[in-house]
Amino acid sequence: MGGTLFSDAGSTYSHSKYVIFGAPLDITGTHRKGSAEAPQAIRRESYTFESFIPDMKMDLSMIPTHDMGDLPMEKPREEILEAVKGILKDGKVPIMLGGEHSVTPYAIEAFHDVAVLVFDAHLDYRNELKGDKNNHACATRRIDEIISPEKVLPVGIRSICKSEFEDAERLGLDYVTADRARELGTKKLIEFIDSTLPGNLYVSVDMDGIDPAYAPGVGTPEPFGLESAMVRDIIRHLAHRTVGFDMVEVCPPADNGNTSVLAARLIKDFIGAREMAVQR
Ligand SMILES: [Mn+2]
Repeated sequence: MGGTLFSDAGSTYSHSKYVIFGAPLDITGTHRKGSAEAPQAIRRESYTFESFIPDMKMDLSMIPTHDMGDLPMEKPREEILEAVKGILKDGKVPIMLGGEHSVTPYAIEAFHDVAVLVFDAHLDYRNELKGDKNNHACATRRIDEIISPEKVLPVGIRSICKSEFEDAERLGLDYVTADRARELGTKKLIEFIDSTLPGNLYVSVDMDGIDPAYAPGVGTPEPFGLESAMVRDIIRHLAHRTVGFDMVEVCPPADNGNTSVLAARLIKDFIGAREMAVQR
């Protein structure tokens, strides 16, 4: 670990309600490498903001949040699973900073009875890639195996290979393309998510779900994505029933800084919105 901690995350572990940790895994990236640098880049950029969120009349420095630093990534699945299990056992909300998207199924294994909302450009539904079932291009397929397809909803999709398309039909995975999200608009999309995924939620934000105009620094950029404000509004609306959160696939070597800034901002909005809802 070492280096900067996430801003407004100076609480001790025992007092905290939110626990941030880094999972800097970057071994199966297929286009640009560098997501291992994301946790530190996101932490560094988290200092650009005021701790007060005016929309919420909420001061994030008053919300007890702890940053554990980065996990070692020698045995990623075991390390992530154990960390998340511990955080949940202590009644806290885990917030994971990837790393590549492969880290998400490892975290989700720790949960009982959650539905999963994934923001992503890619369906990530291959059974394997290059002989590896834990490739980042298989993340949603692995999540489905843990959770079941009807409780998983990818949003922002615009990249699907033929076998993924056929497998999604066969296995009953529904998804919302970025074009469909734009047609629906934020309000109707939120209604659809609420009706499709009731109950406790895990939210995984692959930053490439957002349009590269807002989030250029990702491992595998894909044009015609979601607007950043739509993603923020959905995260805010669902925060009250979100029990786990991650932010993956930021690639600092390909970034002008704005992708890490947006990632940090969305994490802060999640914490603020959740706290506002639970305090009410
Ligand atoms: Mn993706």
